[in-house]
Amino acid sequence: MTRVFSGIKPTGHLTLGNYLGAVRRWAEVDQHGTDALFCIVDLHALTVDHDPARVRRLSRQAATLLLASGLDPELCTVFVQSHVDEHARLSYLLECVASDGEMRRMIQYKEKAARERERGGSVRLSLLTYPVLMAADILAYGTDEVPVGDDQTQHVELTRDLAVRFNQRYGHTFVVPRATHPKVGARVMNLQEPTSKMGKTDDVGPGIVYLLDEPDVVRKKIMRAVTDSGRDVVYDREGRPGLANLLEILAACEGGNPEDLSGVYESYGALKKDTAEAVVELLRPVQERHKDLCADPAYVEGVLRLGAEKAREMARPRVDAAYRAIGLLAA
Ligand code: AQP
Repeated sequence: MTRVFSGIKPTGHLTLGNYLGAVRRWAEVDQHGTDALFCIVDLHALTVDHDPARVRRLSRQAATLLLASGLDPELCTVFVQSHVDEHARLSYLLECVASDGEMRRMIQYKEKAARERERGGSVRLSLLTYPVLMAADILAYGTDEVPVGDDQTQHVELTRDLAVRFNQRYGHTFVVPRATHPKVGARVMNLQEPTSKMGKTDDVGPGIVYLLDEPDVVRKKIMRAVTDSGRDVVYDREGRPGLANLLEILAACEGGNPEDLSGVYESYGALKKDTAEAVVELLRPVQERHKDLCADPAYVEGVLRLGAEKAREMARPRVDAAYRAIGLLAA
């Protein structure tokens, strides 16, 4: 059975980008007919300036939202990364096969390090090594497929490189995984800065649709989305990024292609109105289930406890094998 692994960082409130790029597909496709694990990767949230109470709150909220989005604990394993020691154990071994040069080439590292410096903060060493921990998250489970948005492609490539290198040096230990992406929605852009990804830690709040935004807030953000001074509503990702982003969001909500929407609308206003309504309808059931689940925190905690137990059992044999392969004495 195909082993699937993916994760989400509790660094901020989940966005429409997280949902269209990853979570919706986890629920609709990836958890069915596979052996899938979905993880709240809380250790990754410590790589930038963080408030401990907020990380705890966001971890609980992310878990609740994953379940509200349709992840079914009967079909897949949902758990919190820090509850399973094997991730950190394996990360150290992989640091011993990775080089600092390849870490410094990671685009997300360069962007986030620059942002930390602009804010006057220092760059945590864990921000540099974060892709290695992500590789450990994936490789510990013998993962075949990693369903992610476009922004994670480079990290999955690194994971593949580390798996191959480890296997060549120390004997076959890891499955070499591959990234999978949704056809539409793999890179949802900020509504106010359509050349930047819609990220949950962005400074440009009005350009981000959060999964828990009230319908009127969603409408307002989409109606105020930056477009351009043209008149015709055609799909051109390079030339007209704001318009293309709206067409992609609408197409992703409706399960179609943005190209097919080219020429369908006579005005930006009509496109924005339909996009806003499509997003409101997309989020409505998630928000309703989220409300129900918030009334039953013990259920969510139980899912995470059981998930961690299952994940630990799955990861331990491979991580132990890696310890032996690399030259450490069995305990
Ligand atoms: N805008 C996006 N469009 C499509 N997919 C996206 N993903 C994230 N943003 C978009 C996908 O969601 C999954 C979980 O993302 P994450 O928690 O690893 O990262 P993030 O939301 O990008 O949050 P960060 O890194 O803490 O901060 P920012 O927001 O500053 O980048 C992944 O599969 C990701 O591809």
